[in-house]
Amino acid sequence: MTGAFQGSLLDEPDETTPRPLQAARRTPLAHGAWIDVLPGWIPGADALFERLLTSVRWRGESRRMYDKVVDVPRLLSFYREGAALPDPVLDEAKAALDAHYAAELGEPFRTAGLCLYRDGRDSVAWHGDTLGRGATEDTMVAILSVGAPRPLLLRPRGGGATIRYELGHGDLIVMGGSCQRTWEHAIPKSARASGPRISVQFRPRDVR
Ligand SMILES: O=C(O)CCC(=O)C(=O)O
Repeated sequence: MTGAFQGSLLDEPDETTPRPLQAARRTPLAHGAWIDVLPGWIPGADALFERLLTSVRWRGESRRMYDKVVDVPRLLSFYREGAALPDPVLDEAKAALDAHYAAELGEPFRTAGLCLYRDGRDSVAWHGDTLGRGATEDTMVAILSVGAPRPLLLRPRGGGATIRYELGHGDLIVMGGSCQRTWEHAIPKSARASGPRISVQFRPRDVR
């Protein structure tokens, strides 16, 4: 299904406690949006990547584009509110996010969307998570990235410079404030050979 992902030799598979989120660095963006970034948030990311790759029921999706039906260029798995997450490390990650962001977000993260980018040809186009409350309210989307590094691009809606975050193995990025409705994000295709990457997005209720 995918090429091999070469994990880090420094990875410590026995250590699963996420790094304290107080170490995340916040960057305010225009229009009331912000980004928190914490590189290397999850230790044991090699083992987590392998477990998710093999244990998650990855599904392909297709979408109508004008008069054609096209395959979505990545595989997906969605864990709705109350569903058991596919790995205990994701339970720990969610608990840590909830504890750290509860006061600011005012609610817990409820769902987990998992995406598998099989290689550099897989991607997601420019969009904001505006199905539901993200269209009208400030919210947060927290993304844990494992596997091959890929850039996540952000640009303000209506024009402006693009910002690039290189998401590495075990890294966390949180998009907050108005980010989903005033900015768009994308994972572009890469012409360079790229191994597989898994993105885990934690979202509050009714944000998609
Ligand atoms: O792959 C990522 O980290 C971004 C995923 C994303 O933006 C989405 O699924 O809405």
